[in-house]
Amino acid sequence: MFTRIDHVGIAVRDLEKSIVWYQTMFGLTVVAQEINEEQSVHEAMLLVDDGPQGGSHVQLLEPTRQDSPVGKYLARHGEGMHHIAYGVDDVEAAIATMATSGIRVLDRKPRHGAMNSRIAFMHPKDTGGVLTELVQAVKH
Ligand code: V0V
Ligand code: CO
Repeated sequence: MFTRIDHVGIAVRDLEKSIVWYQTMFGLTVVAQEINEEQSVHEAMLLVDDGPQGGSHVQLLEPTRQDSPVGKYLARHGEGMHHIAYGVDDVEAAIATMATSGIRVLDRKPRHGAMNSRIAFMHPKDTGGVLTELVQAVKH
């Protein structure tokens, strides 16, 4: 069902500073950047490599509110890995399969994600302590 790792989400306090660090130290390139009001994040996607099923990325996440998933995570854990996101071909089908397996899917209907993807999160307590996201990317 999973076609690749679409991205790894990393919580940061200062998006611009972190972008410069990833560009300078790892040579990654920003391919998209947006404010997602629904998720309360200002995020940037940095491409690692493109593949036949789509790209793999690092997603840098700066919270727009302290009282939000990433804001709360930063307050509790500091900067670091926040979630892993798997690529899927059909996000509705993936949501249904996960829910049938007894995993709490937090988004029963897909929400808007980076680069016009459609996303859904699963509860980290049901996925081995790792916040896990399903991503259906726009085909290119
Ligand atoms: C919280 N917990 C985590 C976690 N966040 N565990 C692993 N990874 C994380 N990222 C644990 C936390 O340590 C607590 O465990 C417990 O869950 C409850 O934490 P809380 O701080 O009280 O948080 P809640 O319950 O208010 O919310 C947690 C959930 C929330 C996962 C429900 O963060 C959520 O709805 N996340 C999905 C949306 C999201 O993360 N959006 C930002 C990325 P203990 O201490 O009780 O054991 S947006 C994005 O990725 C986009 C737009 C994209 O395009 O990709
Ligand atoms: Co994400």
